[in-house]
Amino acid sequence: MKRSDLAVYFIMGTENCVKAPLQTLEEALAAGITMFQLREKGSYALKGEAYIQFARQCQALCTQYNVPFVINDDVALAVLLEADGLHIGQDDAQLQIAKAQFKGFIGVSVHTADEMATAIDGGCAYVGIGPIYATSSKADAKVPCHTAFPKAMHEQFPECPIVAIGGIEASNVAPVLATGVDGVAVISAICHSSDIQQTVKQLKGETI
Ligand code: TZP
Ligand code: MG
Repeated sequence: MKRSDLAVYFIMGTENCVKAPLQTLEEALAAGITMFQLREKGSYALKGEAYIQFARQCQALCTQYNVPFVINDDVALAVLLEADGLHIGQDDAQLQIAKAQFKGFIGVSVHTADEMATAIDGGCAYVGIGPIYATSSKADAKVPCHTAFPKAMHEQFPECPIVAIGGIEASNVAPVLATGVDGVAVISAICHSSDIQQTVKQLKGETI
């Protein structure tokens, strides 16, 4: 992956969507998202063959738009589908174990400088930092870190690509981009948008 792939990183699972999930993904791809992560969570999450088929449909759309396709948490699915990337949190498979099984790139969620240093030593492709702001899309989200933390991590580890996540939308993206991070990862800003084209432009910091 390239650092610029993190510019607008759309994350979605069926429970996040207001419209049909594949329609939301296709609109987001057409609008210019630069990376996509399938994060299928929650009580109504697809399971088994339905989950695999949905993942394959998301992957096919990403391939059509030449956008990297990333799987959240599920190392086995990432291996099965030969996804471009895998994203893991601190509570998920350890980076070394995931790397032994999956040959694509791996991103890691980090909340402290120590976790970030460990992820870098372990060969992560990028880190996710957040939640920046309050979010209702992650049940067990930590307390918001706001913009000082990603700014400090970018200064301390300038070679490591960073994507900021959590509560980011068009109205509050400017101070996040000003920290020097490579981009923003969003769920609801796109899933709940009435104009995805416009939202993606705004998240890129482009004025209309
Ligand atoms: N990790 C930290 S915050 C978050 C995840 C997956 C949820 C982001 O969703 P939203 O709707 O963009 O706040
Ligand atoms: Mg996780």
